[in-house]
Amino acid sequence: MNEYQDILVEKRDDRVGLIRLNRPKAMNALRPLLMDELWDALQAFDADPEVGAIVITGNERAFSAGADIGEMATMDPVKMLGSHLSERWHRIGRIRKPIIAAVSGYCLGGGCELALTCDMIVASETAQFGQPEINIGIMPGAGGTQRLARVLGKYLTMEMVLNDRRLSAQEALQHGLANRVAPVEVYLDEAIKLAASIAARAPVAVQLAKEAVNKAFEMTLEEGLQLEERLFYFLFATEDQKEGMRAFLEKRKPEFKGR
Ligand code: DAK
Repeated sequence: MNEYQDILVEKRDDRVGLIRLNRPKAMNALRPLLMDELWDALQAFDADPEVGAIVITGNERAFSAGADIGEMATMDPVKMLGSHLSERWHRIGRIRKPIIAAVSGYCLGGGCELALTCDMIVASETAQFGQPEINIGIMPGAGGTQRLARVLGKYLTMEMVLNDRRLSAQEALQHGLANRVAPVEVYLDEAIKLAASIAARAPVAVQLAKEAVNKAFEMTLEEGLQLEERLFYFLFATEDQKEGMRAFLEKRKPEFKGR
């Protein structure tokens, strides 16, 4: 695995790839270097058959306080366009394996948008979700208005985006923005446990199921049902489908191969 400056990467025995954002002094502000390293590590895990699911985390104080304001302060629209900023962020959506965000402390601006790009969120009791861009004269630009609105609905999203309303971990759980909340001492263990449980399942089915669920937010119901049907049929071409069903009938644990 490559040496990185802004992230720490660990490939675990339980088939979980763990990525820690590692700029603690800057609250894990997401500068371009960090985003490039994150993409590199995500791609490596996505291509690695020994990894079944990925966890992205920060530290107890901050998942991330957003894009690096220092690096953005002097930008103009033309420089922004040339920086391929959107590509740096949106490509994360191309990762096929499930990604779980383990969130503690500040999860703000681009940090919140990064968590929203993940497939599940495990929060510590201290997690705080927000889109405070309005305080510095901008608005969310990496999916915040769209993804939050899809999860929380219009009115709460408006309050968060227009008036820097923050959500506590419990509120996030209540509104469907987190899968579970755990004490700060164990939130990362909980996220890893969840990832390991998913990583033990049939890999191709997991990846196609992730794709189908994510497409629900982009397609009409008719198109989504059609995609689901095709992906469902496709799985009958895998050895894991044969093994899974045979194991059920033989009353034993399946041994999935990812084929
Ligand atoms: N960028 C750079 N540095 C940051 C930072 C950030 N977002 N957040 C915190 N820091 C730095 C602080 O400057 C400080 O550095 P030093 O002064 O020690 O050198 C250090 O982290 C500790 O921060 P504080 O001293 O402020 O600590 P506090 O505990 O008092 O406050 C805080 C923590 C997280 C509440 C506060 O730092 C804060 O409000 N931070 C800014 C939060 C924010 O406004 N976030 C939104 C940023 S804009 C796009 C992609 C992404 C984006 C947009 C478009 N495209 C694809 C088009 C994203 C935009 C954003 O995220």
